[in-house]
Amino acid sequence: MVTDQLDQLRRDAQKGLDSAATTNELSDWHARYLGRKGALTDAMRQLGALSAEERPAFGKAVNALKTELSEAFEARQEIVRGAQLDARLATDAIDVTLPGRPLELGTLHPITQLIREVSSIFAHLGFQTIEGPEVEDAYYAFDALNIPKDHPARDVWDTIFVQSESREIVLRPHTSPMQVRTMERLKPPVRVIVPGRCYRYEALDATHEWHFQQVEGLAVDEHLTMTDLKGTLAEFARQLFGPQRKVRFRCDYFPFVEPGVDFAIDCMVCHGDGCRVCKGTGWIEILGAGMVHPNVLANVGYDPDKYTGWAFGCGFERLAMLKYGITDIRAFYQSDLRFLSQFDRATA
Ligand code: YSA
Repeated sequence: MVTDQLDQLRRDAQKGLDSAATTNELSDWHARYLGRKGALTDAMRQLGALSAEERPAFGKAVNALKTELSEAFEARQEIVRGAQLDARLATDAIDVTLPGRPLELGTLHPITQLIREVSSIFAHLGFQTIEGPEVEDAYYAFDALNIPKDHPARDVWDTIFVQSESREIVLRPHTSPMQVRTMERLKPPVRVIVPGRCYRYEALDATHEWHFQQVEGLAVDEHLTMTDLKGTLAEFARQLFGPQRKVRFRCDYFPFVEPGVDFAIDCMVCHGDGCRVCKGTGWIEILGAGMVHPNVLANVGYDPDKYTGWAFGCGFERLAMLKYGITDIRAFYQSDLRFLSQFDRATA
């Protein structure tokens, strides 16, 4: 009788196991038959009601059934898990034939592109590109450039001072300190350009930023004259802005040159007729330049009777504004991708 009950239990359990198709259904089945309150535990409890002769055989049969069902459960569990995995793979499968998602490549900042272009032009003219410190000793920024303390010209550069107890330290307001550092390090002949970031305590407007990039040019040798300066700058302007450009030199004053000039190109908007961009003059000034002052040469130990030199300093943002027709300098540093992505010709 009790054996019949166990046979019925086996059939029911097997049937239930065969129809369990999910892990949830399997765990329900496990609770129902093999759990602490399951059918096999109930069967074990019946032992007490049996006679002493019947008990061992029944106990053995229940244990055997428990082992049998446990093994059947594990086998079924494998099958159900495998089937579930297959189903998931079929629906979630990665389609390796789909095209990949394109990577968003950044582009070089327009000013970086221009720095490279200008460096390349000057490389072809025999100039080496070097760099120098942005945090600078006032000696290099002013004193060695023939701008002693209390000289009114010192104010022209709207300098940002960095606190220092022993020395006067500034964020360089121009790249001209590199004239001095270069001449201290090298013997003539010298031909270098120095692109780099500069800082000034400026009132910001369409043509003034508080940080901007300049390029300094310096050539020192025996017998260098103003004609070399004029020829080099004219060639530079023509290569950067096109062969049709006219150039103009006018007298200007910088304490570290004698004589000093400003250099302009004819306005690319009105071609010299006069318009709003060139403020009616027909010319657009792009840099300051001149013959290196003998005092500056003497400061670095060069013999001013033997060597002459010329130098210039030019703002990259102003060059870029002219080259690309940009009317507000602040656009370069607002990180607006709609603006920056227009200059996407170089990516490395
Ligand atoms: C002059 C003679 C030399 O032999 C060598 C260099 C120089 C240039 C000198 N060191 C200098 O800084 N002159 S400058 O104050 O007139 O600036 C030169 C250029 O830097 C300007 O023509 C302009 O293009 C750029 N610049 C100056 N202040 C700027 C600026 N660009 C953007 N924002 C500013 N606040």
